[in-house]
Amino acid sequence: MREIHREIVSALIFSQDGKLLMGKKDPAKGGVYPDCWHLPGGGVETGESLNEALAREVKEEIDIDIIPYNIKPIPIIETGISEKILKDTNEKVICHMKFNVFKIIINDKKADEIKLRLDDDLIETRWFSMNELPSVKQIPGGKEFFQKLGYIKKELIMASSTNKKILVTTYPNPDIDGVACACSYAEFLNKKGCNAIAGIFGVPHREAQFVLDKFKIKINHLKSLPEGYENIILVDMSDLEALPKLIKPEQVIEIIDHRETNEIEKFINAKIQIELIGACATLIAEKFKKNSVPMSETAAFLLYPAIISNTLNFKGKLTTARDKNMAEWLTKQTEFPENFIHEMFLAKSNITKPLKEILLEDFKAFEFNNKKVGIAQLEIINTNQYIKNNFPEIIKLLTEIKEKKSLNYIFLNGLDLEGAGNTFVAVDDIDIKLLQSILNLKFINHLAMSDRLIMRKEISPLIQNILEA
Ligand SMILES: [Mn+2]
Repeated sequence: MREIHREIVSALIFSQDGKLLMGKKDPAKGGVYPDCWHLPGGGVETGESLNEALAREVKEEIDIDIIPYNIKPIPIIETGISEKILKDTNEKVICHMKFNVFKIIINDKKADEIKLRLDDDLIETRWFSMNELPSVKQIPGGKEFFQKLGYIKKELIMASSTNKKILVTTYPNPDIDGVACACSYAEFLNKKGCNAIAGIFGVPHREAQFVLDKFKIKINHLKSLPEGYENIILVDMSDLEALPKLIKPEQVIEIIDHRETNEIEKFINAKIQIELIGACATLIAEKFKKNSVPMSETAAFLLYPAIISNTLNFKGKLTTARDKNMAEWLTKQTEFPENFIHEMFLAKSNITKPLKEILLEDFKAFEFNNKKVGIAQLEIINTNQYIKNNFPEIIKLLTEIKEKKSLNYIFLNGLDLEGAGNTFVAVDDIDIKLLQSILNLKFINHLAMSDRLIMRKEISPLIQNILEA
């Protein structure tokens, strides 16, 4: 049989409200897989460019003019082979197909405002929301393609594989850096041919939840270790205290973190990457870039705010040029809504929980030379005002936590997200003395201020030096 080669173009058409258009083919016109949903598109004709063919096919099939919109080629090219009967000559041939997919966002109309007219080989169309995609019946390979794009999470397909199954996770109740790194590193590993899923224990921090809601990102909430996933990768964490209770240290095969104070020696089977930079998200983004692995929009939506948040919008002292470079690179991977960072910081500052939960949600206890140090961290807009307004209760709660957790030291480190500087609250003289021995602080009535931003991960090594001296 004669072999022919054909270029196929198809369109991922998104509405302004984030829905994807697919259609069903008319079996009467020889449409293949009539019971499956297809992307609009078709074959490139002689003399046509890919973009021209795409614009023509979309116009013919659904009567949308895509020319005024940004037509972005998807860097994943799939191929396929099928037998085909040529329309004109009835000759049966083997057809090698190359699928070129393009993404178009109709950014000025919602799905129900977009007029469609069917007069080619589609008989039905529908706009699908992203969370419907896993259950949409597609042509063979369709789901795998959506998975590569990050539109469908791998665990929802659960393709049988003989590979080691890997769970990528972080500390329970993670912040945006933990969530971003877990989801994106699992995506990276999958694109490198591993069988990895991301999952988190507990509830994402409200800032992380804001980002998830904003971009309609679904994550895997874990109550137990998923069946068969005995190999664990930890991101944005490297200590036993924060290790989810169901995971044994020897199960951990890899750790990626950016903390100087860590317990990597307790994870005897783990490959370790610790680099002292602003955000763990930077380390994950660098992997995509270095390996030329195409990144899903979801990963970019998570990693960019993670870098901004962890570096306090580049004002934190641990910010490096690598953080700035990767943040800039990420903004080129997808479009972010205007004012998004300010909105995220506002969401982070919107405290609705009882104060005790607030003090414990970003709390870390360190042990140096048998001395236990607890540091609560609060990152909000106008943190100084908030602390002053709640001062007596903060003192009372810190005293309580100190006793309950048998800590030798405790203090609160409040960072202002949009101003500059910290507000520290220390309970006892011993806490005040410890802080004064490492930072140039003047305490008045248990309260001290600093005019530059100092984060816990900067403070903990300084305390370690003093207590282990
Ligand atoms: Mn981090």
